Amino acid sequence: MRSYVDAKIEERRVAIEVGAEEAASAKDRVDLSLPGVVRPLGSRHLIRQVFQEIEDIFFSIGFSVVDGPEIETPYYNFEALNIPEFHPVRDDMDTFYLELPKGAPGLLLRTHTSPMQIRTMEKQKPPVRVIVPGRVYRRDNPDATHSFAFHQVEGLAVDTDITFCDFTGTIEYFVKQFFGPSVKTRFRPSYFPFTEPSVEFDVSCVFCGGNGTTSSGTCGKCKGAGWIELFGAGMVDPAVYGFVGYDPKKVTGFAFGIGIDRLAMLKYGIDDIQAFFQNDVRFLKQFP
Ligand code: FA5
Repeated sequence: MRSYVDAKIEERRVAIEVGAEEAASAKDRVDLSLPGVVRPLGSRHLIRQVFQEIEDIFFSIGFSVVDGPEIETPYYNFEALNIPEFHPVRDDMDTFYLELPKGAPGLLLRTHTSPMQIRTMEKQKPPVRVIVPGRVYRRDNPDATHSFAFHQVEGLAVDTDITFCDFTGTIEYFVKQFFGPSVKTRFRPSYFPFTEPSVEFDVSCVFCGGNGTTSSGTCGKCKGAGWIELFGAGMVDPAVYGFVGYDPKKVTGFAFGIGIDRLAMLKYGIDDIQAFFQNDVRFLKQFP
């Protein structure tokens, strides 16, 4: 009887062990036919991608990229750019000033990337050929084309024999590389205190092909004009050279300041600048 019971106990023990082993191996078993876990990959923000595109284009024609401070002094943001106190242009660039202890020298959030023209020329003798991508700030009310923080790329080329033709050629080269060869370009006279002559640069509307109309009527992007304003530019005003110790009789140059958010909106058909700042993943995912 006892051997019978021992045999039954052994039989049961083996059954339990085998069962436990099978259960354990079933738990660890990997089903190779199951789909993997998808881990979402991040990507660079569209504005960073556009910066990179612009840097690559200018890099290919001998420009280098420099970086500058977002907190500036009034001297670099205004005075050295030929914008003295009470100049009406300061109204267009409504400025964020930093709250500082009484008596401390004034500081502000730069309203454009142009202060880097001065900082670059102070550091470097001609020839100069730089672009400056960066963030700038203005007390503008947010709407579809305005933000209080936005992005610009400044360009500056100074040498002993730079002409207006070099300027227009460089700008047209950039625009055709960026938008494609079929885009048309034009210059209109404008005014900036730090360039003379100054121009606004327009491109034919990329939404209606420059016709001013689409199949559904007047083009809403260019409002029927067939042209879209892209940026301000011009030949460096000789007065600016006086602030950096360059001899205006010996050097000439050109400068431009491109609004990157609006440029990206044009190229990628985005109709609200706020989309760049809301960090909505559904928007960001469209530009991997
Ligand atoms: C300037 O800022 C000059 N520094 C440009 C320049 C540089 C002229 C060098 C000559 C030589 P303006 O204020 O027009 O110019 O601004 C340039 C671009 O910034 C505009 O064409 C527009 O695309 C963009 N911009 C201006 N304000 C805003 C804003 N609140 N939100 C988004 N983009 C803006």
